[in-house]
Amino acid sequence: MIKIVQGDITTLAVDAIVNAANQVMLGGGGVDGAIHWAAGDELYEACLKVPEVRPGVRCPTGEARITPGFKLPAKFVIHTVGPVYRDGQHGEPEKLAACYRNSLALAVENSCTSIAFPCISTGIYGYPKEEAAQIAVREVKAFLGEGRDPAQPEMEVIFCCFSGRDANVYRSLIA
Ligand code: AR6
Repeated sequence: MIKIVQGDITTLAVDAIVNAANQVMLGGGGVDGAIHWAAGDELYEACLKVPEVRPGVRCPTGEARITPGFKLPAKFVIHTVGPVYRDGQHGEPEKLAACYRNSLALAVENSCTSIAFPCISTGIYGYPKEEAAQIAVREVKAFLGEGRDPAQPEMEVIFCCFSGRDANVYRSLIA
């Protein structure tokens, strides 16, 4: 099931919220800053413990890592790193799609039945909103349509949009 919610992702009582992080995974601005602030210092400590795959990189672009949610109402934070948008010709669509797929896969692995995504890459990283939303909706629909164990409950996927304008973009794609 897909839902669109307008508001602050840090307030959502879901199994997992997704963080639009950077490769270092130690916090930043935008939704990343809001999540770290709301989760408390333990989130920073948990991120520090995520092994680096190379110096300064805990999570390469397009991949995802999971930590507890600590003071958040969400059980888990799934940290994913969206692409920095240049012109759309440098693998950005594939990397953004991978963020959604890898985050959903981690949610399934951790027995989550609800997950909320922010509009990954569309803030500081500059991805055009409509194009990013099209990719997000396409990947989530593909995931929900995949055959899975019928004993497993369906995943509730929330697109958490900070602005009304973003929410309208998603509404027009899902209607
Ligand atoms: N709840 C939901 N969405 C939010 C919130 C919130 N509390 N705050 C912002 N957004 P951005 P990016 C929306 O810039 O483009 C960080 O410094 C925002 O309106 O947070 O992937 C990281 O450390 C926008 O639609 O993420 C990275 O360095 C969306 O979240 C870099 O920014 C994403 O905007 C990642 O840039």
